[in-house]
Amino acid sequence: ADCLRGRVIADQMHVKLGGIRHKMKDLMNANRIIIAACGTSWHAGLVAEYIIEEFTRIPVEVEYASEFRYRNPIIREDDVLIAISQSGETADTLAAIELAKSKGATILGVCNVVGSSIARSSDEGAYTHAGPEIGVASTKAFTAQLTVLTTMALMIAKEKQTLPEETLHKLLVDLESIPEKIAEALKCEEEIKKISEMYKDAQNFLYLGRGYNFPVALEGALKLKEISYIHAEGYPAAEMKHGPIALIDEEMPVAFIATKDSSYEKIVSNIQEVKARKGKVIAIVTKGDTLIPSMVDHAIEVPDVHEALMPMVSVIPLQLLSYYIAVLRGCDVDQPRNLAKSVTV
Ligand code: F1P
Repeated sequence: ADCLRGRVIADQMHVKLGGIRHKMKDLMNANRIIIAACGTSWHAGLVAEYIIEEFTRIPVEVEYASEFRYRNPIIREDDVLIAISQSGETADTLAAIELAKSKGATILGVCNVVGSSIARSSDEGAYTHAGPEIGVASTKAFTAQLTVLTTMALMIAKEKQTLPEETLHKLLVDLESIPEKIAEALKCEEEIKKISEMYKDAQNFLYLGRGYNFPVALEGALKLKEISYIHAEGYPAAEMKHGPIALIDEEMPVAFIATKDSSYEKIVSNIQEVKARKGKVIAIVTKGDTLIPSMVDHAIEVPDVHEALMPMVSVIPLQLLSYYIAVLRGCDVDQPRNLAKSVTV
């Protein structure tokens, strides 16, 4: 039944991505895909880099739009620039689009706000339709961006036949199940409230993940910084030994995104390294995992999904953690100090 369902979804994909139909050929034949974005949208771009390269074998480069616009990057006519932006008004991302356009690249926009400047400046694009973001910090925009970018990657993979049909169909069925998986992940709320109470006075936080979950570590840290004003750093877990390990002691909470994927064993040893230095570990684990919960101070379960889709689910407990810590510290979560919803200068 799943195989048939996957086939049906595959046949409908071009309708979902109708907004990029005229540029689909450019995307498929791209020499390189450049992703330009800022903040949370940049983190979604990093996940997309892993997904697009894995499933389509097109080289991807992810650029902070705020840097890209001011340097002299090599851009070719057969490059496709994907600009990701929740608001569609971020000045740096708009400037990156103009630069790429001036060199003849194809521009695709992934925005939430219909008719926004970035949507209008792009050749074509796909809206995320996440609904209005009430708070300044992006949350549901991240998941919605990942959904669109993953659908794009799978569409290219289908056209270029870079994935076995069975794998493609399985991924599409899994992608459709994401809303219910997120609903399940949200059930951790009570547990997160208790954990937030214990760590609300922390001075620092470290977030570590590997593979598809590495950008989730960056995003977890950014959310905590943005709304609770606690200093937080996100790193690939394998980078820990190259510096951040020096920070770990009994005062340092470390959030591991440690779901069951191809880097599971490696992350288990990273957790051991932190525990050996008395760090406090909060781990996001796959439902049913017993090993990591036996090693850490707090384990939060999320439902199992294909590892490439996990960021949409594993980010949920981290967004909640930042939210509850911020509320307990008396911060205005919707209107954090010094932050604007769209950075237009
Ligand atoms: C980018 C961004 C957000 C962040 C804050 C400031 O915005 O950095 O990720 O949460 O709102 O702007 P956008 O280009 O995705 O609208």
